[in-house]
Formats: sequence, C-alpha cells, structure tokens
Amino acid sequence: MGPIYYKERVDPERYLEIRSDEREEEEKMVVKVYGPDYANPKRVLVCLIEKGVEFETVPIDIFKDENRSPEFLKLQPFGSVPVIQDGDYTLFESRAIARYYAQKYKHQGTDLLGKTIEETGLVEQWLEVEAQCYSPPITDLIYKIVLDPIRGLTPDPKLIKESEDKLCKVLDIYEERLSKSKYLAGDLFSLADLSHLSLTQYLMGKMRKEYLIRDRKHVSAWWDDISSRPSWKKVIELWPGLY
Ligand SMILES: N[C@@H](CCC(=O)N[C@@H](CS)C(=O)NCC(=O)O)C(=O)O
Repeated sequence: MGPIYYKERVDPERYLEIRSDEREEEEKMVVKVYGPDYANPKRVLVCLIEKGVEFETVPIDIFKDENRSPEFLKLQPFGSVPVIQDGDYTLFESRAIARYYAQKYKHQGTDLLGKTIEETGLVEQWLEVEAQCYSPPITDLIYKIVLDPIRGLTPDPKLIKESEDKLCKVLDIYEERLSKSKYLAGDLFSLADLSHLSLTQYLMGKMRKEYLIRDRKHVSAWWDDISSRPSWKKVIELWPGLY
C-alpha cells in the first residue's frame, strides 16, 4: 500500500481558510511515519491517532531490504522501523516516539500519561514491563511463526514452546494485576495499555494463539476493551500488514 495521509480529526474548513502556499508549508510539517505495515510502527500510529495528531506514512518493505538502503540508514542507523520525521526532528524507537507525542500533546486528545506523578510512575512501570518482559517472548514467537516462514525458514517447535512458556508466565502476572484494576496502570487507559496492542494483535490473528489471552478471564476482558478502541480499529483497517 502507498502512503496514507491521516487527518481525520482536522476540521476541513480550516484548510479552506488558509492560502495554498501556507497550506503547502503546513503539509511539509506533517509528521512522517516510516514502515506502517509492521507491528512496532503501529504503536506509534495508534498513539498519534489517540492524540489527534496528523501524519502521513512512508511504506518500507523490509522483505526487500528497503530498511537497509543508505538513505534509510541515515535516518535509522540500526535499520529498523519505525522512524518519524517531524519537520527537522527525527526520532526512532517506537516507545520513545510514543512517549514523545504523549508528552508533547499532553493536553490534546486522550491523556495517556496520567494526572499525577504517581499515576505517571505506574504508566512508566508497565511500559517497561511491556518492553522488557512481554515484548521479547512475543516477538520471538512472531519471528518463528510468521516472519521466518516468509523468508523460507522452518520454525523449530521446541523453540516455539520455550517462547510460549515464557510468555505464559508474564500473562499470569497480568491476570493477577488485571483482576485488581481495569487497566495496567490503574483506572486509566494509558500508554502502557496502548503499547501492548500491536504485538498482541498477532496472537489473535495469523498466529492462532488467541487461547493465551482467552484462557485468562481478566486479560481477555482487558484485550476486548483496549482492542475495540476506534484508534486501534482504524490502524488495523488502514494498515492490516501481516495480521
Ligand atoms: N525496539 C524497536 C524495534 C523495532 C523493530 O524491531 N522493528 C521491526 C519491524 S516491527 C523491524 O524493523 N525489523 C527489521 C529489522 O530490524 O531488520 C522499536 O520499538 O522501535
């Protein structure tokens, strides 16, 4: 799919009011998100939609090594997506980008960081849990079950089982936590919950591992809640990717 210019929340009347040269200048400033078809970039897309920030997408095909081109490596020296360009400002690492926009537009769209520093502390705690404990085993599963076969590699069932066991231990802790609070950081839907959407969606789709979520009553209710947000539905409608 080619680039998508996402500006649903912008009032179209406002565009009629500004002169076309100003409009051109404004469009140059629209946030560019590279690699919308993959899971980690979707963390950024859903965050931008929740915050009501306009953006456009730049497709990058990692199966054709477009992420290894010299131009792309100038933006992201490690060769992975996402990267954003916001005017002259470039940023990579999906969670850093999501934190940046949650903070930059703290008072616009959904507040994803909490009202007090204590709430923000809990949001940060669960964001770290997502990055350090949840993401590694689920990413291993995605590589073994979805991505490696596309590259012609045969998955090893023993390694799949090991990653699944690791993920189960993390999900058991989530089940306990979510039996006590609606969302990970408390009563608010936050960046911590949002950050789980893009990888968890894989379990529910092509990987056929939805039982990992459905076998846990509170995790299952939490997933139904966060994945039915209009922002996430929009992301998977516009960029279905490999789900
Ligand atoms: N920690 C990084 C991970 C980025 C990442 O692994 N992106 C994948 C796509 S979801 C990618 O670019 N893979 C291709 C590669 O690294 O060669 C982030 O959150 O932005």
